[in-house]
Amino acid sequence: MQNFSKAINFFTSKPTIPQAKLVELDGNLFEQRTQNQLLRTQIGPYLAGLIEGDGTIAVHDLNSSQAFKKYSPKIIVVFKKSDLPLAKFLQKISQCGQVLNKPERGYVLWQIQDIVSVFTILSIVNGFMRTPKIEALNRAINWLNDYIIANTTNTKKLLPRTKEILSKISKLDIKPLDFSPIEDNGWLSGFTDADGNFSINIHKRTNKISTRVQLYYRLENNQNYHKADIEGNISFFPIMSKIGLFLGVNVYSRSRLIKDKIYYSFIVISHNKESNSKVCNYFNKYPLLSSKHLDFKDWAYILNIKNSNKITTGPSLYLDTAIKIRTNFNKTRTTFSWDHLFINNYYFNSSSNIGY
Ligand SMILES: [Ca+2]
Repeated sequence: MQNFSKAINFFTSKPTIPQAKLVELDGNLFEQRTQNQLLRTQIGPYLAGLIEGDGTIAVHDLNSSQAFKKYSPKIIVVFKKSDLPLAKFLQKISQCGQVLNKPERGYVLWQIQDIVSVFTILSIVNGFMRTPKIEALNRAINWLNDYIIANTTNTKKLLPRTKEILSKISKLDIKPLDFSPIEDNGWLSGFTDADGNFSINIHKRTNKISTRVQLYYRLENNQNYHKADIEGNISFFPIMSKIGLFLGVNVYSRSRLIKDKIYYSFIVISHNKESNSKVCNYFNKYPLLSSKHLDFKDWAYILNIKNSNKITTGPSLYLDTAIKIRTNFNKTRTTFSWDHLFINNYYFNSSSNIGY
């Protein structure tokens, strides 16, 4: 993973991780595991968070033998269209799946559906999940393990394609939820790239000349996952509460009526000096990889001015900067830089992964 220094060469260069060649079964399995192991230590927690926020792991019901034969599990991650470089990046480093650009619908999909690639992604994120979505991960692992058992205990001759798949995958353990502290890994960056945002609110006070700038980091997720995990958990409350405790803020519950259906969500918002400073420290340590990284950088820049300058009301450099930054921020952003992905990528700088 050393050749990350040249962004321009990135997409034209040879794959960073070559596909394992089909050689001696044991030797090949070893090679595949080593590659997945490396990716695990680099982006395991980040990718788990991203998939838990904006990804789907689809597995057909094992009870239907027809479906078991026909459909292998599928992983789909949704990105907003400006995050196409991130989708391509993840596809490239993992050599898994394909990126489908749907500009007319305003989003990009990273779709992983061949068995070896699904196995690769599951091995990278297994053990780093923190939400009830672990239920889908575990079903996909069971599917793969059953696939291996069904084909290796089979006496009839295997198709060359099946043999090739079997040489590249191995059984995976069902691992529990990751209960390690939030600040221990990059999971929250992946989850925030999916479901978080940074905002700069400028309030003009009526009848007064004063103007106030407020900075928020906000994370919102559905209250419940649609299926219970093996322990019967479906609620996102435990993880949202853990994030709230980490930032020192409350968890809010919100309900919205959209087309006769009520949607319930949990929200965590950092809004004061202490919580915003926690947010800053975390995302400086474990950087975001989507274009939200740029929003965070601008947001943190304003926060820094705010903290170094006691006067936060009235016309000031601070207010002017906040107003200026907001013209190219979040949805209004027109300038994108991907240096954080291709040049100074924290997760792929080997020295930064010590103790990960
Ligand atoms: Ca989401």
